[in-house]
Amino acid sequence: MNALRTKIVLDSSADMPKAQSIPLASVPLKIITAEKEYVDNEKLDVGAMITDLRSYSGKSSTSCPNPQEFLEAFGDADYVFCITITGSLSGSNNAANIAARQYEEAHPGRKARVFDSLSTGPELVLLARKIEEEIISGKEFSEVCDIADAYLKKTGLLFMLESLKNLANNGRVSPIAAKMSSVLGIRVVGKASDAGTLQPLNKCRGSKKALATIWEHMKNEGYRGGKVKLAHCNNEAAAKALTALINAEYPGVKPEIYPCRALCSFYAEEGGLLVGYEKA
Ligand code: X90
Repeated sequence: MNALRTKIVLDSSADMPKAQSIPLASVPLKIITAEKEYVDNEKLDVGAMITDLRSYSGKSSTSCPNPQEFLEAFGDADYVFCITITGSLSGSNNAANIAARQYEEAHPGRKARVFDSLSTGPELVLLARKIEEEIISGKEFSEVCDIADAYLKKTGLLFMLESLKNLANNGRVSPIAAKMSSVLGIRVVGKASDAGTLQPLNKCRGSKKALATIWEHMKNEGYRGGKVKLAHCNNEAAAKALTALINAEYPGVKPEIYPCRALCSFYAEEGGLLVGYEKA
């Protein structure tokens, strides 16, 4: 497989990681209010969107890319590896699959494979970097696909949320989970379930307790010092505090810390932290 002819395509739930050695494209989801539409691309000022939303009390929703938008991102690569947000909560994965079928039909010989992350944010980035490594090491297309499928089973996503309002208003969590978060000062700790849905695990009073709880879950789920990626919505302090907990037991680990783009900011809301990690 010619590395120069490959492309990794992510939807913007992955928070737009930078391209390293393999071309990488992000396909935007949209945040929609009665006043404005926010396209989750590099031109969007996410901070300004968050400020707008803080004082906005009307209806808001999101929409996923259509197949055409994925096709444009595939460009003219011979080999496309496309990773989407969980297909259990978004139509993005379905749209990407339609695009991949059309791409292969329109260009015999080219290959496009879509991965359902069953997750969001940092877990997509972990997979993208893994795929990149395997391409660079000279693996064939189908080998990279097999390795990626296996890798996805060995990564996880945990999160801490201060509010589940936007998730609840858009029907992305169960009413029971939504109720958990209605108390001020309570953080909901949860994980992406094996089915790719939001699974609440604990109600914690205060950030410190919530982060300690995440760290316990990480270890119980099999974390043993592998890679960690932390996406936060206006809460770098939480990312740093979790890093300190990790480093107390695994001093060598250097989590990558970065702000959420629009889609994850909208749903994780201010104060939210998303933790993608490797299991042993
Ligand atoms: O298609 C669309 O309009 C997008 C819908 C996305 C809904 C879920 C977004 C979740 C973002 C919130 C915390 C992590 C939940 C993980 C569940 C797998 C982040």
